[in-house]
Amino acid sequence: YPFSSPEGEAGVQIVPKLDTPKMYKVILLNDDYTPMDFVVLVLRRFFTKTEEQATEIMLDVHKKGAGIAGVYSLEIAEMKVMQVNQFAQLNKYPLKSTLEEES
Ligand code: TYC
Repeated sequence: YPFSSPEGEAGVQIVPKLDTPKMYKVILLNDDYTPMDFVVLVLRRFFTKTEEQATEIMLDVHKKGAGIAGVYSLEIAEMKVMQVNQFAQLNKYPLKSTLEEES
């Protein structure tokens, strides 16, 4: 270990699971009032998307009601949600994001 492959009964792995922190999706929610350009700006500013990537995600959220802005460790994902929700509130838009545990 880490190069050997210890196995228990019937080949079941007994190597302890290490360094596999849970990951969290930051979900962007659709609404009827936030301008499309503002959502694209949010995706570029807080999720480091290109103009093209941001536009694709924004349109997907617009059509389907919700979509994934990014996937991060818990503390980073929590920070992104705070930043997005505060930035939207500051600009008087109802845009909201939430967290969802990955698979
Ligand atoms: N539905 C909004 C509009 O038509 C655009 C929008 C897209 C808002 C994505 C929020 O997460 C969102 N102006």
